[in-house]
Amino acid sequence: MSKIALITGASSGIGYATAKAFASNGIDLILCGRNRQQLKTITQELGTLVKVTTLFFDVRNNEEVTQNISSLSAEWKEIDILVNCAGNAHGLSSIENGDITDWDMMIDANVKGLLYVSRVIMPLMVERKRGHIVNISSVAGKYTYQNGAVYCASKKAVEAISEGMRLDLTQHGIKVTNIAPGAVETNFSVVRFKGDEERAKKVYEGFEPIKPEDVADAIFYAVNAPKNVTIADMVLYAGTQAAPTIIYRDN
Ligand code: 8X3
Repeated sequence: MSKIALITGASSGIGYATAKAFASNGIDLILCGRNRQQLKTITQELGTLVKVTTLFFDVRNNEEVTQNISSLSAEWKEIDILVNCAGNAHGLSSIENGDITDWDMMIDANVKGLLYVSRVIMPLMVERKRGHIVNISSVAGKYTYQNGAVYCASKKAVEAISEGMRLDLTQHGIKVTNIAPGAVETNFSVVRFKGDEERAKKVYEGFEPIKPEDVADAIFYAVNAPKNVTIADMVLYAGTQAAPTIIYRDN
């Protein structure tokens, strides 16, 4: 019997790479996101490998989240794996110069959105006494860096939520994995810098960043660990990265 995975933020970056890795390994997919066109294209692409269904919602809107996930058929509700990938950084600024809209975006998506989605799916897993939740945190959840306080706080919250979920869910036969990637080249920095592609490009210059596929490999490894092993926490740095802001670059 094939497994079912629900992935948020599936239309690009780590979410999309994870969807591809799962599809290549026969895992059916519920792809969630806001970008209808991109999700449709991905659904067509991966639909040749596995069964794929798509839900369009914004994780920040609890009503949309609940309605969409509740609308799944009983068959699709048998979710084995939840990958909470939706989230982003908005702005890079000191708190005294911070933009409240940026703060809301980060806290609402990275923290509250992850909770909203999990709140609907966790009872389904508890009922079946099986499941695996993978939360995509960040090295920003391990160390705070200058001008990143709110993003880092949102990822520290993800770390706490992952721990809390493990405390709540292990007794029900559900595993929880927290994955904290460092410098992954996606549209992350373009979003952080509000579309400034030049500035975003510089973040990944002079070294080899992590690829979304590398994170997908880590996720796939975690969800395939044998029954007697829980991968609780994984930290991924780029090969020449020692900490969030310490990256050795070519001159
Ligand atoms: C992304 C990694 O170091 O830019 O979460 O915060 S970092």
